[in-house]
Amino acid sequence: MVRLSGDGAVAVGERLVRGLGRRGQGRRLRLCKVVHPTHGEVLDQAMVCIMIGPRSYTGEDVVELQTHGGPATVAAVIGACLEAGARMASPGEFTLRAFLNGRMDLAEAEAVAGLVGAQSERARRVALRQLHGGLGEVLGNIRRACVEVLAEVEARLDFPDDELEDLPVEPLILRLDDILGRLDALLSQAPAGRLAREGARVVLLGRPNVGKSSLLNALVGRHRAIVHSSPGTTRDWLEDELSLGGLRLTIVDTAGQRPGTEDDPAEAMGAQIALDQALHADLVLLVISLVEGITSADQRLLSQLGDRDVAVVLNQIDLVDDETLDRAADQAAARGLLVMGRTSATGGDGVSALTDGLRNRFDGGEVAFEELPLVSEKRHEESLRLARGLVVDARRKLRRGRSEELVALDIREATVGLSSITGEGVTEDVLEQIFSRFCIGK
Ligand SMILES: Nc1nc2c(ncn2[C@@H]2O[C@H](COP(=O)(O)OP(=O)(O)OP(=O)(O)O)[C@@H](O)[C@H]2O)c(=O)[nH]1
Ligand SMILES: [Mg+2]
Repeated sequence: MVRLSGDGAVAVGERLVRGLGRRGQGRRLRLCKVVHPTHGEVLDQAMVCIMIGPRSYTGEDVVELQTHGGPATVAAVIGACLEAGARMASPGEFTLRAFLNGRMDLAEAEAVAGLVGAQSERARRVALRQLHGGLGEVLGNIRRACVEVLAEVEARLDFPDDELEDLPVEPLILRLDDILGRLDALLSQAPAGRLAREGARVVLLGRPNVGKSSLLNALVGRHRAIVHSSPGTTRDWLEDELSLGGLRLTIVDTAGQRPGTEDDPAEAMGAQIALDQALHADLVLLVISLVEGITSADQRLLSQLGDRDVAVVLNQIDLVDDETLDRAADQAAARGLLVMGRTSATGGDGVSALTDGLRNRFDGGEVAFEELPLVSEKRHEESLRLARGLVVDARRKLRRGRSEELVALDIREATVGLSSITGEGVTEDVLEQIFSRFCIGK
């Protein structure tokens, strides 16, 4: 579909489709010949629709040409549009115009990008929920509550000599607490929102030869990584995707970790990259060879992971007896480690149970549309956090009897932060950053 938008859209369209202005009015699709504006050659037959602003996606006059598609046809029609006086749209420009013309707020515009980029069912639903505008409404209510508190405080500033009673500190604090509660409720949705958008990253970590690559292959169900009996087979990191219900998991295989890699710079680099990957994971699966059990090297690895989420996979169950397996599980439990899998990565036993464990860990099950997170964008989360900090500051100042001016300043800034989420007062830079993520044509 080739879309023209702006004051000249209909004029350009008329040069491509004879009699368009007359025939195409009324938001009806019509089958038309598309011709070259100068030499008149027929380029395609297309379904054509005119939408006169402001009742259009962008709020401007819009002409849409549904061509037969295919790169050559589309290129010919676009070329004809340019010849007739249009210019190429920049990424996300239609949605930017929709925002600038008040057709949607900024959070809704970002949801359009989320919808286009959605890689999983969960991501699609979360973006759609954001597009339906629920966030703007919730934020509007919080903002109004802030403005009411602000009015109380500022009244004392504007009329210092009037017979106004002292600032009702306790009731105002209660109102700020209510605002904080609402901000926290929104912020608490952010991790689930981010998870839905981006999916989760699960990193397989462990000593060489414990079966990390075999496990990656078993989890994703195809031969993705080289498996070999010599230790140090995997040198770089590699990833593959696994779809769990509506959620996308990225499974990352890494180089084995062993001491004494100093002699081999490439292996040392691989080990370092593995640790970096682990430190950016949503979950680290520490793979243990049951033949050797949990060793001091595993213990050292664990200590390098800080407060990362870690679970253990006891691999090679086919090579040991039940007693050894139980002993290793007890050992893990004694260290406070969750055992998420008992697998034979090569034989396949326990792999589906491990997948179920991952699903339970990340997928909250079926979630009704109205209960999907409203906050999933990092920008929104940051603004909410900023506003929250300012409300906390205002509350503290109020409690300590600091001047009304300082209290008012914090609350005012908090409202500015909240408004920026839906796009009020955002700078060109921010807009450019947001819309550069879009593709052309949206
Ligand atoms: N019997 C048995 N063999 C396994 C199992 N998992 C892995 N292996 C074997 O162990 C050897 C090492 O497996 P890999 O998957 O390459 O191990 P890795 O942890 O990726 O090793 P590096 O890449 O060297 O760090 C291979 O010969 C596999 O066939 C298992 O559960 N049972
Ligand atoms: Mg490997």
